Amino acid sequence: MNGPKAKTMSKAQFHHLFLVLFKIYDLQIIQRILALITRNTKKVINPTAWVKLFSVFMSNKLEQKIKFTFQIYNATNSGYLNREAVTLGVSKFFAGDDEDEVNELRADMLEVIFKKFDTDRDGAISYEEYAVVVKKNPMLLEFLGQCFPNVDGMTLVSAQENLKALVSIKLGKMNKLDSTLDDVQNTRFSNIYHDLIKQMAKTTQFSEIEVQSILLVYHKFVLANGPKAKTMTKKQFNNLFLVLFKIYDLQIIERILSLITSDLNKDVLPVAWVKLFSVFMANKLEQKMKFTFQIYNAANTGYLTRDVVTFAVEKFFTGEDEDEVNELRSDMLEVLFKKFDTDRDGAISYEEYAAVVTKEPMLLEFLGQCFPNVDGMTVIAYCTNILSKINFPKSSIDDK
Ligand SMILES: [Ca+2]
Ligand SMILES: [Ca+2]
Repeated sequence: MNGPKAKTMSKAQFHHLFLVLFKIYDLQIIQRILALITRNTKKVINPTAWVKLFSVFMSNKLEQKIKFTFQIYNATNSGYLNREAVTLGVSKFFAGDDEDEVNELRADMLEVIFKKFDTDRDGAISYEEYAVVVKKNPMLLEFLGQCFPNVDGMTLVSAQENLKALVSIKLGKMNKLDSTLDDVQNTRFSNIYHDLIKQMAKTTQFSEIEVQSILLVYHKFVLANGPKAKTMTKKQFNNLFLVLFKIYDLQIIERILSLITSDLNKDVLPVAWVKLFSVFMANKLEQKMKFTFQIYNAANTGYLTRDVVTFAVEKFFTGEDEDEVNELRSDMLEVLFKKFDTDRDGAISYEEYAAVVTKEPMLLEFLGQCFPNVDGMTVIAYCTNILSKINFPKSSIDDK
């Protein structure tokens, strides 16, 4: 792309890739990653640095990830994260118009972090302190900002194939739906879903070809259930969340399911499946906020009470020292209520939640992840891509 004589990737291309593909938005962190994989951060990225980057990103070993992340945060190479470094990291977490409030939230967060990590209370977080905490609690790996892509390694490797699938979906180039389905099966697919495709293309943001791709994924799951099966099972649905969407909170999965289907005990119908993608791929913040609030507000009261928030916060921190864990949880509870319960009536209304998230979209999922860690089109492309590599036994799909 840089011309026929070009031998390296430019720095601008590298930055762009982080933003678009890896979904890492913090420019300081991008800069720091660059500094770790290449000697000269002012010039271009050579192929060796590029491979090194993937080797770290795709590492399965927690220890390697801990080392990498600490190096990113420890920009001064002192071996310690001092109060200054952590303050700088925390300063990115909260933003808002009310400066006093923002400063208070940041100061509270700083205390929470030091209480958790600076176990010898010397005022700095050493690598050893950081490593001990993260080994017990891997969720805290990136406590000062995201350093790893929001997609797993294999997804990155197949990114190019995904992009191809994505392009063919966008251009409507899928005249034959899928190479693993023969003509009879392709016709059968069209027969089953023809009306639904038309209907969903009218009622959702998707074009017919997009609905078709989404339903093709659904259909492949159905085929795996045997020749007479017509629906995707709940178990398949749950697994999909875990494996593909990387949403691990079973209560949240259950709640999402209850919002898209009327009968929780039955299978997942094709309409519910398309609806799910329609919400996941919504571009409008308002639609996302409504969905997320509904997920959190499992009792349908219209308010997130102290009980609800307490329950969600319990999942954030775990550990052996019960007193410490309880203290961290109650600190976090206070931070959240200070932030969201603006009229101080002891509950977070939808309006309060929406006002905060509109100003700071990063807080959308403040009580737990509800949206896939990859964007919608990537999910579809990804589904199409992996699933087209799974061949189902012919006998199971032949008879009608
Ligand atoms: Ca220390
Ligand atoms: Ca309130």
